[in-house]
Amino acid sequence: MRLEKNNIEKHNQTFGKTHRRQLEFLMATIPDAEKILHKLMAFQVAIPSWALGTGGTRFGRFSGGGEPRNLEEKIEDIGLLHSLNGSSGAISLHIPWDIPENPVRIKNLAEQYGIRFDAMNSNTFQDQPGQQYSYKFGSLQHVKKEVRQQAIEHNIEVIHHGIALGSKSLTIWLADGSCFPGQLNFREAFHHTLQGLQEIYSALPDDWKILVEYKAFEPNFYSTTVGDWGQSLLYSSKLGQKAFTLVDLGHHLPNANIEQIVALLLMEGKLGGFHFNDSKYGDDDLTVGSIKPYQLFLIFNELVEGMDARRMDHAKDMGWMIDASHNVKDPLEDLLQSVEAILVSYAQALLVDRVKLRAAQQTNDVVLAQEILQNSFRTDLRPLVAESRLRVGAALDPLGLYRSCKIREQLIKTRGSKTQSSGL
Ligand code: LRH
Ligand code: MN
Repeated sequence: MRLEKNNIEKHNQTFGKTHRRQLEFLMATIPDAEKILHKLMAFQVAIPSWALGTGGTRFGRFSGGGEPRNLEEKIEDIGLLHSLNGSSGAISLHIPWDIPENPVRIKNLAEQYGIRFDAMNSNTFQDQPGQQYSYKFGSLQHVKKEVRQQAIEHNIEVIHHGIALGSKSLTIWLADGSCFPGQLNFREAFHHTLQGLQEIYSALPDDWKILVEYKAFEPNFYSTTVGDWGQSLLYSSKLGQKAFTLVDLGHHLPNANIEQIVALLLMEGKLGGFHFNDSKYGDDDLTVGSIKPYQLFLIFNELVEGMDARRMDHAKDMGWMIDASHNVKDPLEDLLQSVEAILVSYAQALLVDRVKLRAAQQTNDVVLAQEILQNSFRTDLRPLVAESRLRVGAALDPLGLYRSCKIREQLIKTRGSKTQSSGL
């Protein structure tokens, strides 16, 4: 289903007066409001193709109905999100969950919705029907060469799907590791994995990137072969210029200082992208900014400072992607909340007075440094984010319009209440 432009215009008229009052106050009190607005309008977040249905855990999955039944309907749903918030203009595909049977048709359909293809994701953490060798004991790390070769060929196949769709990067997350001491020779596993990644790297087109995603644990619970930022940096440094690390916020051990990790990976020129989500305990894949919004702001604070230091283009030179799973929320409402949280944190980071902050740091004025950061974090920039939507023809209140248009009800009517979308 498509959201008609006049629905959005009527909605914006209804809420326009309140919005303008809030915006005028903000524009009068914050410096560089127009500069921040233009950066917000250019900022696009890629939506994961595997998170448009209801997620679940090993204990259960409670479908909400009206879920997309194929890749076309997934692109349609992302088109809906993009027409509502103007910041969801990209999709990240997971293969084989979302193989584009007819890539030309899929590419044209996505273009009609103003959506481009961000990073492709391979999958050597599940055995597919008819697969010759099992990944039970890993894929690129596996002790058997034929299993490693199978995983290498799958990743190269994923690159080819991506080339047909105009994607420019491949995210590799390996579940590889061990569950018990003694199960794995860590150095051999590292060398096998590096050799495999090198073969995949050599199949990359010149203008592509490989993003090495690390994760502390799950599904292996004793060691993970790409287990932390250091290991991902080691692999991506040994691979070459087109290899970078990918930071999934939920893939760290409790209390890890992710903003410091981000600052150092950026400093090394090896930070390639993000999987945004939030968590309280493990890889909970919760709504972005729903548990630790201050940490999200501090991460964007390091991103703005570090990317400016390297003259990187905020909108183009980083993979901004969501990786979440929706166990109790409507997937589209959850994604709307996540994109909003990302843009608000980005805007607050852009508001930080970097000259004053540097002066406070240079004089060890710890109190003033905190005041400068928290002043931005405590400034309600939601009217500015709403204005950036209004200026690109999207809705002032995407979630409000999604609900007032009863979009989920309409999706259930057209698709049925029992449909289940592929993915996690
Ligand atoms: C692993 C992960 C990875 C995806 C998967 C869906 O936890 O974050 O990015 O492949 O989730
Ligand atoms: Mn991820």
